[in-house]
Amino acid sequence: MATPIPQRGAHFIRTARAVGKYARQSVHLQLRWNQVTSWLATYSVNMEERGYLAMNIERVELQRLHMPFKASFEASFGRMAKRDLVLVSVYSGDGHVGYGESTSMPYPLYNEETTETVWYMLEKFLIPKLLTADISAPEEVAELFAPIRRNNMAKAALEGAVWDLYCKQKGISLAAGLGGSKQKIDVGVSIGIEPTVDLLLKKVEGFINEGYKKIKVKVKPGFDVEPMRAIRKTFGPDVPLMADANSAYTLDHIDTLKELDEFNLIMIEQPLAHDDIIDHAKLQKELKTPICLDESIHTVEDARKAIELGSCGIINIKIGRVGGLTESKRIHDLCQKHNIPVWCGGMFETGVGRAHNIAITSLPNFTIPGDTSASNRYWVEDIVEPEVVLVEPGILAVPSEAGIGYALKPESVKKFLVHEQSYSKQSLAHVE
Ligand code: OSB
Ligand code: MG
Repeated sequence: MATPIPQRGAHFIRTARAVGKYARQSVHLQLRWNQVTSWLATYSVNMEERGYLAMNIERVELQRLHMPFKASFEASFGRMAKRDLVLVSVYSGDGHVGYGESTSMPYPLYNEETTETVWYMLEKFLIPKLLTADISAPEEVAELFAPIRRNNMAKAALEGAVWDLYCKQKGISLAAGLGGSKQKIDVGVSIGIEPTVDLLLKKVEGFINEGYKKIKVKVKPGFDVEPMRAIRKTFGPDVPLMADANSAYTLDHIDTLKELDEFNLIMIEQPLAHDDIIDHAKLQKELKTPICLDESIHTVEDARKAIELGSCGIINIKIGRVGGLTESKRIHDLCQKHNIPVWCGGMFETGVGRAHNIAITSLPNFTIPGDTSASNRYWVEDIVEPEVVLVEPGILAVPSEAGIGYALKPESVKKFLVHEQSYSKQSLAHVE
């Protein structure tokens, strides 16, 4: 195994040069120049002392996979029968590899991204940025990508792979790397809009029997009060139940939304527009049921504003939607300070994305069971081993092995593979 060559301070030297060039252009700023260089020198020495060594990232591989679901899934934005995802592998010179996955959908119906825009953004902007930087910790990736607007799922796929790689290099679990300490997490399941209420009841029964700790049901106008009433009538008042509207309502539907209050739901998720926090604040004043925001929250700043306005009582954190694990952690910390519980949303992840979800859920303010069900919820065959399984009814274990704690099954990846491409520092010159 090759010994990593730490490129200590190179990043700071480049920053110092850039600052220097700017400073020399101004007499006023020139006075500050000595201060700046001495601060940079001290800072880089501190960085070395604290063990921030370059991660030595050499190569990134993208693989587009098509994975059919066991059964198609309908939400208010449409029906899906398969995942179309980008699997990201980041290789370091010391022989480690980190994995991440894009949670984008084939169509821009949940957010503005698609599998193809994710691939494009990774190839054109994000991978070149990563391969030409001297990253020493995954938080720097979030900073590196910050000037690029949105495209959060593309950013998260690559940042997640770097987090996994970093933790493998340090020999710690991803959960530990993120600061999480739970060893087990309670999980729930998300159920799509079914053709009939009876079929929905059958699904709910199956998942209750598996012990899932939260039953989330997709709703839309015309499929809301009746299915919720039927679930309460059949399974009683104690089933932990919630509804997810994926932005299917407006304030004109306030009477229907108020009717849902009678079912004592844990929350109603994203009832109003995907880009709204104002009307949600108005609605929350009228509802007993807490509103949870999903689509509306892309950053910790969005979360701050929504909390300040009273737009929600709960926030769903999806790593992809918010641009990565670093931003997820920031939102978690902010919510914890404001007594806003969070939970981890799902985007039909493969085992790779599930592993990332499990790791972030090990943080203390993830107090509500998330959408991270077992592999067999959607997959006949997952791409990781072991597969994600319930260790007790409704409970997943947080792996203690280094990184995500699941290995990739290359033969399964090959089965679902449609396209792949590798990028290295040398090959970057050819991508233009
Ligand atoms: O709104 O939570 C959502 C899937 C795709 C897009 C949006 C959502 C969902 C789910 C599925 O609810 C959750 C899962 O089981 O992974
Ligand atoms: Mg949702």
